[in-house]
Amino acid sequence: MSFVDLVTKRIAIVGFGIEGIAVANYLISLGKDDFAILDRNSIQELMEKTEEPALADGKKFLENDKIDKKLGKGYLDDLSSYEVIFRSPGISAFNSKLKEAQASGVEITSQIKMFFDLCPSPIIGVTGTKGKGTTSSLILEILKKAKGGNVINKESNIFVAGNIGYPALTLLAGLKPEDYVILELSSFQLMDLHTSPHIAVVTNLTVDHMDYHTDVSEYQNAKKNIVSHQKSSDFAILNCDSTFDASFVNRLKSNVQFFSKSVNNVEALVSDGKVILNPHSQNITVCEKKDLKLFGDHNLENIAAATLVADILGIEMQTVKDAVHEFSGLPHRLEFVAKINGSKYINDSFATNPEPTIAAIKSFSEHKILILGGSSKGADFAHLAEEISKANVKAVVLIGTEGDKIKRALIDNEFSGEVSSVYISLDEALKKVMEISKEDDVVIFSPACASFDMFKNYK
Ligand code: UMA
Repeated sequence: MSFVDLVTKRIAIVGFGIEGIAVANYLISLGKDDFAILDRNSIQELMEKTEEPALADGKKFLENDKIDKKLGKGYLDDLSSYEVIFRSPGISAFNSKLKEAQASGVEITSQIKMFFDLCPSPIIGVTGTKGKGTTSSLILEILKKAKGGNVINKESNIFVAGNIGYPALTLLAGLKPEDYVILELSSFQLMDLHTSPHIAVVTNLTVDHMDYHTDVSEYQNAKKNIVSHQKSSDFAILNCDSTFDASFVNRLKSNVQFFSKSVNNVEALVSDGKVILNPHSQNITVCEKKDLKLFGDHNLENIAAATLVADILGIEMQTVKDAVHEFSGLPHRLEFVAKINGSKYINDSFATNPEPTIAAIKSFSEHKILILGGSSKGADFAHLAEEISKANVKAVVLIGTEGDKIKRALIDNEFSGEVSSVYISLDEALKKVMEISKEDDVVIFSPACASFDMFKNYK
């Protein structure tokens, strides 16, 4: 749908979060200010959310009486009165009310679909159950490093957007054909996509979001859209160990390249702590785990995938190697901070729920000291405490208002390591850590809680 068509339509934005706000701004930029905002939250709840920096821009629309709003219970009751609906990723494309509206002729689109229709630059899409954010960010760093080289000219801009937290539509106005857009794509965004990116990466495919998708096959079918609509001039980079079945791969029109840690006959092999490009021809060692700033074996596969993107684009391997060695991951996510008295200090403050904290614990084989706690998001810490008790965690240092609740969960799980008292400042907690840490320990600040009792945000 072109934007000329769009401005004449009756439009509703369903879900007024980061993507909904991006759509609202986009419509305003087209001179369209008579759309409706539909959300399960009340106006008060949405106004409160605009305290979050990523949602602050929504305030002007909520305060604007000219914009129609259907909020709270029954917000999806009258969808057939619109001609175009922008679905936010948090609402499934298979939602019965959306399906009914679609059957009655309403066009259901989304900000990501709109972006794919209008983007003038090549898109590199990255999905996967795990590692899509890190892989997208590494591709960004490689392409930025390649600027002014044999492939990417000095004037090109390289962007990363999508599920990583930045809505792609916001980039649209400034994009040129020689720019590159790397999109992290979730199953929620992919599930009704009718276009696939020029280069598509699937880091891996297991099971996730079963509270959202009806079953595993719905989830995996959503992910398939990243390659399903590719043309013969496009490229698919798949994990040979865990992506799609052979019959599906055989149906793809695009050029498929594989990376693997178990199958030798692939374009990028992860073996003995190394990433090797074209093991049977060029046999180029891209990196060795021991030389990297990035932690976790799984990241070698992410590097392999990013290397194949660079190779397809024709970027010199030395540039790739340099970028890979300099890359220390996403800020605040398992980020190496310093080595002090022989202990590694890791900042994982992005982990504001128990799940990413559990993943952080599993990323290190060394003896661990955890700093946990902060303000409440109503989380249950039983599973976290169970995982801590199973792993080689020698001490847990607690902070913030949730500290006591975590302590009780650890006691209930008979955690045998040391549990500190609850500190009300991170400085005090760190003093305790310095007292008890020994050479070769890993100290992980992965709070499993929000930060608002002590800080403005997780950063
Ligand atoms: N809403 C409804 N009804 C629903 C569900 C949500 O009205 O059934 C409303 C909520 O009340 C809220 C709004 O929709 O006001 C939120 O919209 P949203 O949940 O679609 O989220 P956005 O704020 O638009 O953020 C989305 C992605 N969120 C989800 O996929 C749930 C963000 O990914 C993404 O960064 C952002 O767009 C930019 O593209 C977050 C995420 O958790 C980080 N993603 C999942 C993941 O990574 O595992 C897939």
